[in-house]
Amino acid sequence: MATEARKLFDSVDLNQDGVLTRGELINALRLEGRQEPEDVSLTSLGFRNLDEVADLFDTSDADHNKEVTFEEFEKTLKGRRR
Ligand SMILES: [Ca+2]
Ligand SMILES: [Ca+2]
Repeated sequence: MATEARKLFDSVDLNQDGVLTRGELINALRLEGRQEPEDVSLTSLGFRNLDEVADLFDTSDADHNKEVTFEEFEKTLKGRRR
């Protein structure tokens, strides 16, 4: 799971500054149609629409600084694991 979280984080972090913004998450969802089906993606983890992605962002951003670090992101994904 750590690897999946890392892969997903890197694919969402479009400007590669090491943090995710709400805009990057929304963009990532829009771009998902272009990915290979076997790639880990927001959709494959159950985030299928903008509301769910916005929720993911709000839940992950534990310190409310409008940025999600890898640590914050990984914590949220772990919590969702089925
Ligand atoms: Ca970024
Ligand atoms: Ca944060």
